[in-house]
Amino acid sequence: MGLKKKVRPGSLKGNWSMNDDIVFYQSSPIINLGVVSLSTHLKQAGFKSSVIIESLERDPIQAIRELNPRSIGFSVFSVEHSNLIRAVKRIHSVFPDIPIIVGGTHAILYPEKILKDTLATLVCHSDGEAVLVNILKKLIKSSTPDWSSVEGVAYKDASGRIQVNERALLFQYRDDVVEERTIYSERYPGLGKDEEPPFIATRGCPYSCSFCYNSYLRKVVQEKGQFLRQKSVGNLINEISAYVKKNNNVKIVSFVDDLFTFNGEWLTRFLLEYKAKINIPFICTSRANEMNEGTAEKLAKGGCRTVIIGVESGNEDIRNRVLEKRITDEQVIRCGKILRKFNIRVRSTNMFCLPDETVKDALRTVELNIEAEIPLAFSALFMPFPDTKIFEYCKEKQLVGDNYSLENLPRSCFKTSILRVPDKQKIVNIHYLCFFFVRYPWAYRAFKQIIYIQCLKSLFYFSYILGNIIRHKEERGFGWVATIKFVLRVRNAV
Ligand code: B12
Ligand code: SF4
Repeated sequence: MGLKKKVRPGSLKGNWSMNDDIVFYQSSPIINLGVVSLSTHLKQAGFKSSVIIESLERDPIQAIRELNPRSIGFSVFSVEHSNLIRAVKRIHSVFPDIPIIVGGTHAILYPEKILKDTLATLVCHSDGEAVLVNILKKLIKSSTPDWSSVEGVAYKDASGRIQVNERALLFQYRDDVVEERTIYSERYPGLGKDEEPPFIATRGCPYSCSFCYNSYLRKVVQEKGQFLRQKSVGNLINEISAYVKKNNNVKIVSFVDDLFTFNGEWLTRFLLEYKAKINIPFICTSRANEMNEGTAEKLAKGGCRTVIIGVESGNEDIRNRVLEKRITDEQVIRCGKILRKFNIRVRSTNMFCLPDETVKDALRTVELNIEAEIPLAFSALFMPFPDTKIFEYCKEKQLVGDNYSLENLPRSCFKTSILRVPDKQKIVNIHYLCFFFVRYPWAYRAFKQIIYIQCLKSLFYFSYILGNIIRHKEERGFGWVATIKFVLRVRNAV
């Protein structure tokens, strides 16, 4: 990938020029599809944008100085709240006159909290394509604009009071705009040559599971336009073709949609064109209740290597009453078997340390995955985000302490749970061992009592890491070297 070579200060050539309208600042070396869409739409509207990836720069502050941007943008998830506070503080101390704009999932959920805790000038709590154009137009006219008429933003007024404007209309895809990721490849050629590039076909999800950001989003953007949006088949094929033409090393394409398979008619047309014009194996998401032989066959013929489905919990009551997943055990088992029949690998996503979960329920999660013959069981520890429906339930059950806040969220949900659940370490041990237990049912049956041996927890955690590396390898069909490279690159982002 050539990612290790850090960009030296003063080494910017070619298309690099001063006075970009916005520089997106991010910590990890990953392609952020929000930034891809924003930069594409900004270009269309005649604005210039760049990206700076902290971990790939020798001197990120000097890099900003050289680009001398009109504004600096952050695109963040909620687990990055503490990092955001630090990064904004650092950048603001060196460039106090450059406005800082924060966007992304976290900004959509918590605009006030971000303004309260950071020195950000503006928070974009909506889809950013049109909002950012309006912000930049204002900044061109005045360095201290009046933000009160700009939809989709929150800001502090002259008296320091936080003002949250009306949310902007939802972004709708246009056929004449094909997303491109030159913003990344120009500065970081290695990143532009991703062997597993992510693509996204849709925004939104038809479901509303209680733990998911979609259930919140759907509520707050009511009346702001169509929630479930999908690129046209032609538009997505053009986007992938253009990428693959420039990068002949693509081994597998990853569709990171919330639910890639929801539109059967679109899927049929897309897969036929994909096979004819792209013909590279791919990974995508689906749901157990939507899987049937027809869909599995279409996916297999189109080149699908792995399908990701949410099992979440082996306890049907927790899955459906607490998580509002609306999927039965039977559907999970049927889905696993159908995909196996068509030689498609399944990655299940499971959560442990859930509200109301006992050790027996956690073991049942392993068992349901075994019954569904799932080869790649992935698991994480449940982490409720404040203000979501399930967060209120956790508060009611006193599973979260009074000090539970965004600053205290762990950066990843793999190692520790911050919930006060009974038998926590035993359930965490089941989470650590889930991959191997599901893969080797005989080992589960023979050794499941080891979850009670607390002094082995470091060993169990090691097995969790190892299981994840094997999962990455098999999901993608990479060799060991490519797998290790991939895992090292994304380790801070997942
Ligand atoms: C892909 C993805 C990932 C990828 C991201 C890399 C990639 N290749 O893109 C990976 C695998 C790394 C990942 C990791 C994680 N993810 Co994730 N991920 C997603 C997913 C499925 C799609 C994101 C996406 O591309 N959306 C499409 C783009 C176009 O939308 P967008 O990012 O929201 O951007 C728009 C606006 O937000 C705004 N905007 C965005 N940035 C900016 C910046 C500025 C300046 C402005 C003005 C506007 C703006 O404009 C954009 C265009 O309209 C989302 C689900 C979802 N539907 O969003 C979950 C999601 C974002 N992830 C989530 C989580 C929890 C995680 C993890 C914590 C999970 C974990 N494993 O521990 C990690 C944390 C990563 C980290 N940085 O620490 C949650 C976030 C919840 C939250 N409150 O933050 C989501 C919402 C899933 C969910 N359903 O709950 N994830
Ligand atoms: S199906 Fe998946 S993406 Fe859709 S609401 Fe449920 S958890 Fe979220």
